[in-house]
Amino acid sequence: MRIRWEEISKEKLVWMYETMVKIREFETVVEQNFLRAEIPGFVHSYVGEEAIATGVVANLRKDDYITSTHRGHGHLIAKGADLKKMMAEIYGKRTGYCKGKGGSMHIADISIGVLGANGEVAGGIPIAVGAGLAIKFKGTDQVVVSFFGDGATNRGAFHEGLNFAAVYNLPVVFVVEFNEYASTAPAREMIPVKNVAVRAASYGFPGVTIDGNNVLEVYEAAKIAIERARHGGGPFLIEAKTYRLKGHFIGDPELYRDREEVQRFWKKEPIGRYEKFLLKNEILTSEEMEEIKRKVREMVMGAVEFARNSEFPKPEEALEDLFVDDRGYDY
Ligand SMILES: Cc1ncc(C[n+]2csc(CCOP(=O)(O)OP(=O)(O)O)c2C)c(N)n1
Repeated sequence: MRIRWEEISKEKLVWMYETMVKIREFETVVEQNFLRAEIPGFVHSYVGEEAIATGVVANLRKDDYITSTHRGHGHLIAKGADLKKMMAEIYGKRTGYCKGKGGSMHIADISIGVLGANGEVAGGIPIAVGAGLAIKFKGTDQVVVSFFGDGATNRGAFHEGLNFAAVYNLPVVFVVEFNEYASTAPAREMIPVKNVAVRAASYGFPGVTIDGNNVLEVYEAAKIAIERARHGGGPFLIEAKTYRLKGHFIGDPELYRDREEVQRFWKKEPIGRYEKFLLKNEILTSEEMEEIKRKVREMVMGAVEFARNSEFPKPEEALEDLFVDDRGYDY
């Protein structure tokens, strides 16, 4: 890191801790309740990757945009999504973000710049590039960040999106969450280069590879990329090396990797590492960290209560909210 952490406000350093803890707690509770058969559908856990969403979003304004993936809870939480509405959506309830009809992979909140989670691998990339083009037409200084996995970098939408963003010099920051697996496929067998950051060079803009489990390193890279994009410098690719500590989805038998590998990566997980840094530099005491965890747990349990006590939508409501007329009204 070249940035001195002393240049980051204490408020922001604490926000980063709280945000990572919130994501971890949310995902842990969702996993437990999914395994108790309380939650329908599919859920992909972001456990172990918390530092990426957190370090990047710490540099964004509320009116900046993000696009997300099937592993989207962490991105949304960092951008300030409502935990109750998220949990209710994941539970399939009417009080959720999509009235219970979208589930974990389809949460969006335009009011905070979340242009949507996305079930299609690399599907968020063209959306981010489109938003970047809209910003350019509007002439504002907003920025878009698109989060996606290493698997997404092998899809056409990634290459087309990067090329388009470069040609039109759009304010889009592409963030690869290099977590070593695309479903059951190991990146080492599917990607012929050591670092996908080199792919940015083909489109004429910078790409960097960083330790995605070090929230301060993520913060620094994102700060450089986002400020550059905000001031007309164009796109940037950040490759954040991390590890998917849970299965591809909750319930995945994980027959494609051995336990020893997973255990090895647990030792590098981002929250424990950041706690050591916060303690050593006297930013937070253990008691203060415990208090943050307690408050976060209360918040997440409140969201679960809200979701449990909400109603399911009625079957006939499945046909509502499907179309928007030319004035933008739902019907
Ligand atoms: C176009 C498309 N192909 C395949 C799938 C099935 N699928 C869902 S997630 C996934 C792996 C994605 O891997 P990666 O982009 O590395 O993200 P990660 O799950 O590691 O976060 C696949 C193949 C899909 N949803 N969309």
